[in-house]
Amino acid sequence: MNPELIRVNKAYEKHIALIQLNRPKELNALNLQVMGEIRDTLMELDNDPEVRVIIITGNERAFAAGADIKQMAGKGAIDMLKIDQFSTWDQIRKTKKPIIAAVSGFALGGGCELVMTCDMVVAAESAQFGQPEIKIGVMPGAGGTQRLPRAVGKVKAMEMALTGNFISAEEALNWGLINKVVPNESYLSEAVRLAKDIAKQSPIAVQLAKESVLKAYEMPLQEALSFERKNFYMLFATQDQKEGMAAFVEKRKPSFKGE
Ligand code: DAK
Repeated sequence: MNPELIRVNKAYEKHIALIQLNRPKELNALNLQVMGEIRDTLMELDNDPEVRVIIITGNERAFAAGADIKQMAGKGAIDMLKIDQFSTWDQIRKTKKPIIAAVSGFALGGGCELVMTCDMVVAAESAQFGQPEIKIGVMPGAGGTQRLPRAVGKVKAMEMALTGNFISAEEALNWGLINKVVPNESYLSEAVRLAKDIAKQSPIAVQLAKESVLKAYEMPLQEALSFERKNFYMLFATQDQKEGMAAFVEKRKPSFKGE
């Protein structure tokens, strides 16, 4: 029997699903099968009304040490073109529900790019981030040269992409790559705490807010503001808006149903 490449718990906590990368011996190197399973699982979780937030994690030693170099080593340009991994990454990027990366140990190359594809990042003190592709004669290929400068600015992105040097969790925090650094033993529980804060909100409002924030990276400001406005109006068609505002007026906690 093939070992499970990823472990999925759809109800890790109420409304919170957990995906755990599970190739510990290979430091969770992201081979094509793993990426395909992540993509399929995210699509499934996106369609599951019980799930409101998704956490992706690895293990203590590695979130993911990058794409699987051994699988890529013998490939030519046309092999890479035919495999078309980009459609897998594009599909992952289209996930509507919020994704939190809970990172311990190495998050390198494609692993760092997967982190940046997530919406929020909680890291253990031990975490190390990097784009070391340059050291194996290539460069980031899944958004690293684009998402990194948007997160940390040009000069630091250049440093990471051109030297391949790793940065610590503390540096990643100071550079704006991640949300928080916590003691090694609590990176997952802190990610769950963040997920719970999101899971209690209206899932429709969360989805549209995520979509709107992402537009900041894709559209000129005026168009993005207009996009935001339409999502904002749309939320006034939900029961959750009625419930949220009524609860405020009645001085009670809202109960959002995603309707
Ligand atoms: N791929 C395959 N195997 C890996 C791996 C990787 N990325 N990283 C580690 N491993 C394997 C090692 O080969 C070793 O296996 P055995 O020799 O035991 O069989 C095992 O994991 C343990 O690793 P080490 O013995 O090296 O452990 P150390 O603690 O000494 O070192 C390390 C840890 C993380 C510093 C080192 O393993 C390392 O430098 N790993 C490679 C990091 C790296 O260069 N990452 C970037 C890979 S390129 C694309 C999308 C994405 C990408 C490309 C295309 N498209 C959409 C087209 C992404 C590319 C990349 O990520």
